[in-house]
Amino acid sequence: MHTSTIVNRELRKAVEEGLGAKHKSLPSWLFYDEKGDRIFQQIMHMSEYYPTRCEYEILDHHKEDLLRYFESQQSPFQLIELGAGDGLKTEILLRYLCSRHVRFTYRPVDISASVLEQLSRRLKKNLPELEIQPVNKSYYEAVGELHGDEKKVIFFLGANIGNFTPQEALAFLKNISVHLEGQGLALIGFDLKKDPRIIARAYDDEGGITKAFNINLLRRLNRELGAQFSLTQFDHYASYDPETGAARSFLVSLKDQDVPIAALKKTYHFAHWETINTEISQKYDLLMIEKTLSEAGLEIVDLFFDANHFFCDVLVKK
Ligand code: AVI
Repeated sequence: MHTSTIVNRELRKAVEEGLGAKHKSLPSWLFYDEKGDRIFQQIMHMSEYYPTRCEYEILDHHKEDLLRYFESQQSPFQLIELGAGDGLKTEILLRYLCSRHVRFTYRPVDISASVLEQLSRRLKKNLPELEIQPVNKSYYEAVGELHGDEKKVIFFLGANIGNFTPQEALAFLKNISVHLEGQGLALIGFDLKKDPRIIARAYDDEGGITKAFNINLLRRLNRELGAQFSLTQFDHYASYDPETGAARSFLVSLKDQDVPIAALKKTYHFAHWETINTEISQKYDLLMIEKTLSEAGLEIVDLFFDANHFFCDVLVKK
């Protein structure tokens, strides 16, 4: 079946479930249509959005350490990057591995075909010696299909794990751990708890880019499901709870309104100030990381931090 048909079916199901719930929500994977991909790239360049810069610094500073660990892998190995996005951070490491003649195949996994295409084109040009096999799937699907004897290094970077609730993250890590039997390794990016004001700003920037990212989700539903959301009658609101570490994003209805969605043959009512939760971006502390990983059956091999200790890439094995 064509990927877009699957996405469309998943989209209807997700919207029907999310908007039918007592507390309305929409899953954050809906952000990433073509325009959403572009806005997310802008987010990654915003001064307020620190995670990308921090992880860039970590991968750059620790590429030699990482190479040492990867060299302990049977060669050649598969480097599977779940939710690769534009892969700009990973390119530093790929470039380094190629320069050291490490034998591996890079398998970037992303649900967005356009982002994967861009990434492959850029890498083929910048690193012609790199063996690359893009996988246009959700990371759930991709993990489900991981098999084969070749050793695996799984990358799950960019705080993507934060877009799961802590319970979902645990289930996902348990799933990954199954594929690390033997010599497999995984590098997982966790955004850390820090000054709450820094986190709050990262999800509610002055320039309104994160707002545009959220509102674009409604534009997508208008286009793909024939919904009639008025893009000016919803606002964006972000909250951060320093106790739990949950940063949450919402769309807020600015009036009492009914919104028909043709493809679902339904009309949804939004009360004035009613919210749609669009995303969780969970922040972790080291205790939470250790507990989650150990419950998932994963052992910490090493931890890599940026200079501010804002972010942490954790290398794990089974
Ligand atoms: C992709 N993900 C890790 C980002 C995050 O920080 O949760 C998505 C994002 N949402 C708003 N800004 C960035």
